Parts: sequence; structure tokens; C-alpha cells
Amino acid sequence: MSTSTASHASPGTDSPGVVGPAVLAALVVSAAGWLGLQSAPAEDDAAVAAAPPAAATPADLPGFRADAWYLPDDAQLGFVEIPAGRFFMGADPSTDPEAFDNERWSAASAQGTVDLPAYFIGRYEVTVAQFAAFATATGFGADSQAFEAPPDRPVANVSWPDALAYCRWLDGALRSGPQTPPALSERLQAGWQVTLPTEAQWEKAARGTDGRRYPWGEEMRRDRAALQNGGAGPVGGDPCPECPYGLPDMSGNVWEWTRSPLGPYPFDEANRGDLDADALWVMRGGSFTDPPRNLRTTTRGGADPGARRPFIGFRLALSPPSSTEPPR
Ligand SMILES: [Ca+2]
Repeated sequence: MSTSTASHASPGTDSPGVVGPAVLAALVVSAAGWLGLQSAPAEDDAAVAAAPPAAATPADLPGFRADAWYLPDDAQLGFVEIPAGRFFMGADPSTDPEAFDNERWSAASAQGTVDLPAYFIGRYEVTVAQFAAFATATGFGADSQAFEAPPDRPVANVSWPDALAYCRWLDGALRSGPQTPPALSERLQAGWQVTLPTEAQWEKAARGTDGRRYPWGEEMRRDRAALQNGGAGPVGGDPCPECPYGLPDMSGNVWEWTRSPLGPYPFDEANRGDLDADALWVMRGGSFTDPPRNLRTTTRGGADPGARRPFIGFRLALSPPSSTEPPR
């Protein structure tokens, strides 16, 4: 995979932002005038191979199970089922003046409809404690900055391969661990996999089936999302009872890596990307650094797979066999 310093152009003339290699400015500014972070962190690989501090995996973390990989303390360990069916994907610039060009489905259709089989998505963004449990168990060489936040914050400063490595490890742990709820074990045995959500899975989980602009409805609500502040809050710190599946932080807190390469719509579930190419990978939802426009359910960010940034994390999916083929 390439993490070269080649300049990445935004795929459209109007897209929310692209995170390139660390030697470049952290966010490439869109033609629409959105200004991202102005300063870039150090080299992506400068601070790797750090062991997590003990504080990252406390003996007790309210709301999470220290005996179950620090996953959420509920009957499904935080995996929320999204029912099968169609949903509206993308945005119509004629009805949403904040829509970026790359959210339009096609020249003929502003929005698309996508039919997805049932899947599960993580209730929360993956936390520092969860990622630290992985790094401790495996000796994975993570960026030390990934463990600087409190254990209930979303893990950030993780690259796309870092996120997938965590998913693969958790997939194996869930298959072999006695803590795994039977309903999850049965699916794993049937070929389901823990991985990142596709771009379509992320968007359906965020907006449901009615095509809404934000996870909670049509208008921005600052009491529902962490945005434009100094750092990420605890996962679930802004509950969202109006959200179609009750998932907090789909908008805001940290951007979330997806398993989809950034490309023009219509979305193609069969497009797994090409790790040998200079691909960008889609991230969704905006972050604590972003303005409301980037927190819309349809905003598509893209980042170099090697980018580790304080505002990019991820969320898990448990996907059926039909949609888990790895990138080529
Ligand atoms: Ca988020």
C-alpha cells in the first residue's frame, strides 16, 4: 500500500476535505471554502510501537466490560442490528444547499436508493480502552498518541490499516471468547465478520430510511454532537434519542474510517478498492474540529490510508458474508 507523499486531488471540485500524508497540510481545503486544520502533525510513522499505558485499560470502566475487550456492557456487546432494506443515499443539492458535489448520485438522480442486507454496527466509536486492549494483547505498534486520551474517548491517531488490524483481532477474539453472546457467535460461525462498515452501511446507520440530513433530523443541533471544540468527548456523551437506531456520535466527535474507497457515486458495493493504488478511503461524520456542514449524514471525507490524525477514529461493523470480501 502506498503512503507516498504524492499530492492527492479532491475527487470533485467541491468535496469536504481530503487528508493526505502528514507532510502536507492536514486537510486539503475544498473549493467551497471549508478550512480544515492548518498545522500538520509529525510524520505518520514517527511515534509508533508504543505500549499502551496501564491507565488505558482500567480494571473498571463504567458502561463497558473490562472482561470483554472493553466492549459496551449490553446484551450484544454494543453491536446494534440495522434491519435489511432500502434507504436513500446521497444528497440533492437542489434541496440541500450545503450538499457537496460528490454527494450527488448521478447526473440524472440527486439521491440513490441502496438495498442492504441486515448488518450490525457499533453503538459507539471504538474507544481508547478497546484499542489499548488490542495493542496490549498483540504488541501491535500503535502511535503513542492513540493512548493519550482517557479510556472512554474514541481512539484516534489510528490509520486505516490500524483500524482494520483491530477489527481482525476482535473478530478472532469474539470467535474464541466465552464472553461472546450466542447471537453473535452464531453469526460469526455462519461467516459474518467484524470489520469496518462500508460507506453505505455507515450512512444507513446514521440517517435511517427517510433521507434525513443529520442523524437526529433536518436541522443542526449542537446538543446532539461534539463539534467545533477542543477535543473529542467520551463516546456516547451526546445521546441521540431521535436518531433512527439511537447511535450517538455518528455526527461529530471523530471522523470514522469506512471500508470503502473514495470514488464517484453511484455507490458500488462491489468496489473494494485497490490497496496497491494510491486510493483514498472514505471517512464519515465529521469531527470535533468541523463545522456543521461536515456533520451531515451524506458528507464524504477522504483520507490517505496511512494518515493518523487526532480527529479520525472508527466504528465497528458486523457484516454478513455477502459484503465482507476484503479489498483487492
Ligand atoms: Ca463520529
